[in-house]
Amino acid sequence: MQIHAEQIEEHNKKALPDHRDALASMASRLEAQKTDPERIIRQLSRFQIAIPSWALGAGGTRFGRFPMGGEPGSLEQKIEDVGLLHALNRSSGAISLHIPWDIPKDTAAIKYLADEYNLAFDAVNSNTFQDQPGQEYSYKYGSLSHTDPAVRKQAVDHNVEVIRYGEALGSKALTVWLADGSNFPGQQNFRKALDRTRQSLESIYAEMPSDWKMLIEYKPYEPNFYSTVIPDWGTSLLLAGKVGDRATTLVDLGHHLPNTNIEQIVATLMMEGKLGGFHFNDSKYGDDDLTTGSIDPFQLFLIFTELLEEDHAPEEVFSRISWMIDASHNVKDPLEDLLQSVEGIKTALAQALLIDREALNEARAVNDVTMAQQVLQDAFRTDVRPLLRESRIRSGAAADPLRLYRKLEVRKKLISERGEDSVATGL
Ligand code: AFD
Ligand code: MN
Ligand code: MN
Repeated sequence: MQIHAEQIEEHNKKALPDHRDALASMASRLEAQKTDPERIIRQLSRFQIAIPSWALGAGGTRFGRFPMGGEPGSLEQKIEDVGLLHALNRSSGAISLHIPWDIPKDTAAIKYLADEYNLAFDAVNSNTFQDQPGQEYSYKYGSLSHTDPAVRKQAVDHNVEVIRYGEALGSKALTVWLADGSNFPGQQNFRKALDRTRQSLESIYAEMPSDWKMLIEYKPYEPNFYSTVIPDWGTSLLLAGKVGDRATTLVDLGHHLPNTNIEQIVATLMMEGKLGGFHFNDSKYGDDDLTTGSIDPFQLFLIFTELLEEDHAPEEVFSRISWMIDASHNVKDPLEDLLQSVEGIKTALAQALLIDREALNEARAVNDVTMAQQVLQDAFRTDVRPLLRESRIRSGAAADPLRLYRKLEVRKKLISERGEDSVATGL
């Protein structure tokens, strides 16, 4: 299925009268505060968020999975799905592949297809948390940290293979999420496991092209429940520091214990030049992978506040960092959920772009706690939707992507094309 420019235009034409009024009144308010709405609209149009190939089907839990029909059954169909999202919002111009779930059989053809949808290939993801059919050694007791050098070699070789696929497609980064760890006290020698992981990561790093970066994820628990080898940002940063300049930390919002101050982690990593990328999602209890901004939009805003702290050139921050969603969909249509996530992320970005930095710095300098907090609240409580809508309309996206998705009955059409029981690979 394709969404055509005329369908978008027709939808936008209907939205225009109301939108123009809302935008005009917002623009005059912003100008009165000496904020240039044009600058914000331009920056919003530039900001792109990659869609993970594993989040296009129903994720489910270990208790059950409830498919919604029309799931993409091949890499080609996954690209088609992300293409639909990008046509609707012009903000999802990249796909992040997971190997071996998405091995391209014909790389040139896949690249050509992605091009047709204006999609680039974002970071490629390796998988050493599952055993694949025909695989020589098992990852039951770990992969890059395994006690047996043969298992470690197999896991390193897999990561190198992932890099090669990524090179052929034009990716520029490898994401390593290591599920290694232990389930019971005494099972693992923490120091040796971490050191073996460092060595394995160094071997992988040595195989990366010189314009690639490595993104090292951390996660406090799951699938191992007593310890994970890379449980937190400190351990990821430690490894990144040892492995090389282009090894960085990836912050997956769901990979923190409750109440962790993620924005402070972001600030420290930015200061060290080691923040490589994000996996956006939201959570209430753990790695719930809910729609970004659905539970704690204020935290998301504070993260963007830190991201844009020093830089008066957000474009530079945009291009330095990899922006991805990592979500799982149990009850919602993944495409609708992803549209909402992108909107949630861009809302937080727009609000952070509105912060009166001068007033904030002044308040901080004289320890005026109330005003410092108030400056942030003023930005966070601004309804930025007219700015987001305007940036979409200007880039050829739908004024209201979710409404148009429903109006065009996209899911119904995908079900009729692919069937009720087509199932996506992934989590
Ligand atoms: C799981 C992990 C992690 C990773 C993803 C893809 O928790 O977030 O990025 O799988 O490998 O969700
Ligand atoms: Mn992740
Ligand atoms: Mn996760």
